[in-house]
Amino acid sequence: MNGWTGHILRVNLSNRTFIKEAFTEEFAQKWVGGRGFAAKILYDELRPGIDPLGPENKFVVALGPIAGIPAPNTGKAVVAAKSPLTGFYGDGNLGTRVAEHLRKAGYDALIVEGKADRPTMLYIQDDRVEFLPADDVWGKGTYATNDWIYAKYGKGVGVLNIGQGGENLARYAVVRSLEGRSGGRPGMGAVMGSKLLKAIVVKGTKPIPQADPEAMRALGSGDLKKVGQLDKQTGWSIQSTNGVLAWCNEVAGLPVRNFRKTQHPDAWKIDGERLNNSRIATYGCPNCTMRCGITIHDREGRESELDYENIGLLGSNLEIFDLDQVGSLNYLCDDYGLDTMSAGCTLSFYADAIDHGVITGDFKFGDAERAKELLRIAAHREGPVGNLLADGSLRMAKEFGHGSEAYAMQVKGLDVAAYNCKFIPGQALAFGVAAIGAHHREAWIITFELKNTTRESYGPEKAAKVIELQRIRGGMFEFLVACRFPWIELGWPLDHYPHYFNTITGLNWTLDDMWLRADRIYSLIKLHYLREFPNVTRKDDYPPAVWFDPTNADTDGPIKGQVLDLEKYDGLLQHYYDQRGYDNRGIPTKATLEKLGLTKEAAAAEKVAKLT
Ligand code: PTT
Ligand code: SF4
Repeated sequence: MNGWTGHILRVNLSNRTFIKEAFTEEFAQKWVGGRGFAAKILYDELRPGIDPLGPENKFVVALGPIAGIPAPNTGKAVVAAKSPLTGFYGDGNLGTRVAEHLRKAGYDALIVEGKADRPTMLYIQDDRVEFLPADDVWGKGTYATNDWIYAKYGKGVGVLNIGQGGENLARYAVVRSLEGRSGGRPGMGAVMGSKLLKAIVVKGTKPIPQADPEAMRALGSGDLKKVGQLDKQTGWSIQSTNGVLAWCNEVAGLPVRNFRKTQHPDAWKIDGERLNNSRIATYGCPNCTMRCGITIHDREGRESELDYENIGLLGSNLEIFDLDQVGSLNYLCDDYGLDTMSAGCTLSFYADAIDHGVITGDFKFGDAERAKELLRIAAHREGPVGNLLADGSLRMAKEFGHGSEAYAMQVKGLDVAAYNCKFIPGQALAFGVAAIGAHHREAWIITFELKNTTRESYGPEKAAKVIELQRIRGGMFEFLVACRFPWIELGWPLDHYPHYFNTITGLNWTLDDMWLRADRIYSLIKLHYLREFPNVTRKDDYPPAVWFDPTNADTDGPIKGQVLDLEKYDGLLQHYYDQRGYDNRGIPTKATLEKLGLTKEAAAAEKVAKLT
């Protein structure tokens, strides 16, 4: 089976067993890899209603046909499980050498089941699997853990690990890899922690089966050079993802003060230019010439890597405009293994709830020192406040009451990315209907929306654009498994990806073949949601209520006095459902499921919920 190794490694931590399982070509072509494999495995193997932090949950690492091969930006892997933050399918995509090593070890995916009886590190080398004690680093941060692993195995191995956040089951703990970054925003690190799994180390030495290895090698190395040259010409790498901050401020789309405001006069202090001026080093994922990771010295003198999302949510949204202090908060999230985005939204919600008088507490917007302490107690679940913070903004809002749920900035439990959509309907829809909760990964429509259509439109063209982007971003890049940045930032043509896919597999797919798989995977994730929440309504696809609240309208800037219109948003949502073939609750109809080849999966869903 060219392009796939044809095998999945299944490991059980409870009884320390492992098995190499073959999958069929039909499975490979139907689900392709990455998010497709993970969504299918978790849908089939998890009983509805299981505790995401119990031994019944499964932690999946999944790769795709082009993951790990020497071609531009392929050093990425998907990590997935039932999410302890959202209660249904969750995943993330992170840069790591595991992409290459797991494939070279002979596997396209790893499924970790059960729970170890002591802190454990899984070591995988080709056909060998070892369950090793990790007591020496249990309780330690991700940097020390990584050093400990590198000291044992050298720097070339693939590593996934967790910090104290994952160990203590903070619901937004991520998986870390120092060869790349962090992934699994909806608590994938907590799922590892619940299994007492501190780290996974992989070393693979076998060739990846390919239809035409020579052609793939030539194509990949030529393209690595081309992408490197394009990158130098665009200058994107000067400010990296944080190039967007000044623009967000200008168009009144920046999160400020728990998304209450959309602009701030001090935003320039943390923008891309300042980040570039403070740069001490540049990092990248494996197989990448674009190297978008910019590090600075934080307030304590440590090296901290900053992206836009981290700066927007730990900086402007908390009204912290000292770049080195934002760097400190980011460093702590990285070391504790907490998602910077949910951490930022959780702290801003906490400050806002205190501000609104619904609870008492000693945290104020702008207080970076207290924010550092709050991250520490959240990662350790220390005391009642730490315990609350570790559960994330939605659960806190449910606990606090008094209407605070309206300004918990989340959808389906996952905190929103750093785009303030008070008056950006298309991006608000993109968050509302994102597959796993409010992640910008699925459809980043904001630039298209503000440059190419009228901002106030709630028309079908915006729903169509969200679907188009979901197919590309949440679909193709997540199942082939490659970083999407060459396409977004350098204008690298999309049809390169079927070209890679066909060269490595020997098949002859077009982009339309990719979109079919993307739609199938989205529908399956929706079925997963339905099975967990049978009383689903279209309100589950609404963005945070505060974006519709006229008393919360921004007083300055280009959107003076404007907020989203609830009725019109609902109309936009209906366009999305109609175009997708979903019913009024946002669930694929039986006809849609049949068209996508999901009749078996539909029957499994019907055991707990009604399809139309
Ligand atoms: C992603 C999310 C992002 S998206 C950022 S910054 W971004 C945050 N980074 C964190 C971090 O760092 N440390 C931390 N403790 N938590 C963090 N949480 C946040 O996680 C790096 C890049 C980025 S930088 C983006 S947009 C793109 N994302 C891709 C994607 O999702 N899929 C894909 N095929 N290609 C992508 N390329 C880009 O990768 P999650 P990463 Mg991450 C310090 O994983 O869960 O999806 O959350 O993967 O390696 O950090 O991505 O302005
Ligand atoms: Fe990693 Fe950035 Fe390169 Fe993408 S562009 S592979 S996120 S370093």
